[in-house]
Amino acid sequence: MTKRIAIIGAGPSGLAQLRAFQSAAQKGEEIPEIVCFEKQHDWGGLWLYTWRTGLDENGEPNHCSMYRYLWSNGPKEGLEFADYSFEEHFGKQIASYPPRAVLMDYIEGRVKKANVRDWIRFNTPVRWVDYDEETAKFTVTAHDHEKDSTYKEVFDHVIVASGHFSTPNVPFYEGFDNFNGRILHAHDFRDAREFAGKDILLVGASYSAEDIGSQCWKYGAKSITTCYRSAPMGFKWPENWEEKPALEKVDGNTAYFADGSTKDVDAIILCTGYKHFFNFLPDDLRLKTANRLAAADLYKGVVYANNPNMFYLGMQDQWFTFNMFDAQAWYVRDIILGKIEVPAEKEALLADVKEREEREEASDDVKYAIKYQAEYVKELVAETDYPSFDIDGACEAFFEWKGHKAEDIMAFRNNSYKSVITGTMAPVHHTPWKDALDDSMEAYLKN
Ligand code: FAD
Ligand code: NA7
Repeated sequence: MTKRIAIIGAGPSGLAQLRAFQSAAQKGEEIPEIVCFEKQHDWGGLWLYTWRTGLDENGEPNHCSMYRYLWSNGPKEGLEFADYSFEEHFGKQIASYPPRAVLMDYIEGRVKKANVRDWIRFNTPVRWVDYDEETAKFTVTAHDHEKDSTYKEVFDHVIVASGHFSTPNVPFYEGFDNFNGRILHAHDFRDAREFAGKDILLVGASYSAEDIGSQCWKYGAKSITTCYRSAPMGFKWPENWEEKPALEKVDGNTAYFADGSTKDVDAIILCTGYKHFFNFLPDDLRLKTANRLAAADLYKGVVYANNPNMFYLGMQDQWFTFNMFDAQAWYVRDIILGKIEVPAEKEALLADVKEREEREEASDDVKYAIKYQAEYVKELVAETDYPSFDIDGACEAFFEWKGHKAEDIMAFRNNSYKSVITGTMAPVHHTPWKDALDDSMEAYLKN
């Protein structure tokens, strides 16, 4: 086979794609030549922690949006690889909300075993991609930072796995330019200890606001104020945590809210989400979508309707993560290997997208949304040889997780769930989350 495939990004999605091809090769199938371009010095995507903010060591926008003390925000039983269980990796079952370093180790374990590191060119951001209608080939321009050289190579397919939680959405509010303290976006948040003893304001009402607020609470912030634009998070917060309606402006160190109330704060953390941002793609190849479950213009959530030789992985908003990226990667692999056919007419591709959008929009219910994404994972898994697993069981873990958060937002991580891959119940972690200040892998695995 002479086809050449470019994968952009070696985070969980790109690594899933490498593993998908490697598993076909392992079964004796002929696979194309794979080149994975990775901007960072190592694999893992967002899970590769760095203390850096702003620019990385190569002068590229820093990719990492994760922070010290980040623990999984959902149960690991919802994301376990069907072809590589936690028990296989750690030699035992582990508790359900692993810290970042533990999940990073797990992500790495599978690709180390698959021996695919040589397919990746590290420190090599893709700068541009062109498509030639006549030859039906892509030209990828990349920058090798080690040699400080820019080069072009030609490919039959491009798979974009560059993530969409790295380019911050940063709104402006009146008075920000005169605020006497630090204003940062969640993307640049690193260490909760910085805010110990401080009054902090978090703008936004989703995962980042909830989790960064919780980290700061755990590591000794004096008070936490969160504010919402659309709807409150509505958890039962600790007594030094207040949830307010929309921020209107700040004046000096005083924040003003839509209900007329005010709060003096030392720092403002904008937990206002991220942008799908592909500055290496021209208009005709660039995905333009909101952060939603039915991403725009993606047939089966992965094939770019405007150019079906191009694929995107992991571009949806995410309940399911690693196992969904796997389902997508196996599916894309089988399209490339000619085992799955994509309809020739663009109308058919867009009709599939429309159906997905309408089905997503049919309900605002959270359980509905989780099931919706579960059905999507099932749909893809059914068409490939990715090991089938109990996806409904994973949904049950998510439903329990939601219940545990509603019961006690500062204690939900003390619960444990049953693996849908091995059937084993996870142990209860040895220390309640709020008291577990050391979140090293060594400390976590001491069960
Ligand atoms: P990413 O992890 O973003 O990886 C993309 C890769 O592409 C990066 O390595 C990047 O360097 C590379 N890249 C980008 N542009 C280029 C370019 N031009 N050229 C070459 N390479 C490029 N998920 C969970 O399951 N559990 C959690 O607890 C969880 N917590 C999260 C917490 C935070 C703060 C955030 C932001 C996300 C969290 N997620 C979590 C979701 C996360 O999106 C996924 O777990 C996962 O990292 C997505 O994988 P990805 O490969 O699609 O993207
Ligand atoms: P999300 O989930 O996209 O949420 C963004 C939040 O920011 C959401 O509450 C938005 O409110 C709010 N937002 C966006 N723009 C503004 C402005 N201009 N003013 C006020 N509030 C705003 O991003 P997260 O960072 O929380 O989570 C992303 C991922 O990181 C997630 O998958 C986790 O796994 C970790 P809205 O509801 O739109 O009114």
